[in-house]
Amino acid sequence: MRLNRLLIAAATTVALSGAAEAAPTPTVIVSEAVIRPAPKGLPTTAAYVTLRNPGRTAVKLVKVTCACASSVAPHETMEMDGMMHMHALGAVTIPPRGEVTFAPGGMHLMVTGLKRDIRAGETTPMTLTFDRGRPLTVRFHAER
Ligand SMILES: [Cu+2]
Repeated sequence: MRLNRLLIAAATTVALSGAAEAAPTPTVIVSEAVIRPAPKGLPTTAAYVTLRNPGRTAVKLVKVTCACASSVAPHETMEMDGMMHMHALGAVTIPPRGEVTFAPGGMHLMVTGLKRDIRAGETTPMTLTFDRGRPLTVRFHAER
């Protein structure tokens, strides 16, 4: 029994390292994932995150999804004619060995069509899909 378990563990290790060699995936490092709390009935909110690309090749954030909402899209806030506007960015490129910061007043993840309230202190998982590598599921912490 004990031997069997050891063999299984060894086989798993080999399989994992084999996969890593076959597909050298540039990993995006995610930090500061925050979503603004939204009371019941509010249709939209914003989320912020920092994405760091430690690799030598640019990585594009191509899609963000959340079970909590019908759509999540990168937006940018800009001042135009003395008024604040925001527009959709489409795919966002994280430069090699660089980072992209979504933060209040600049880029944000616009969460629209909220299906439930977002309560302070909870975490909300979102899936970030890149043009390379695996999608990442990130837990966004709800805070002001
Ligand atoms: Cu927006």
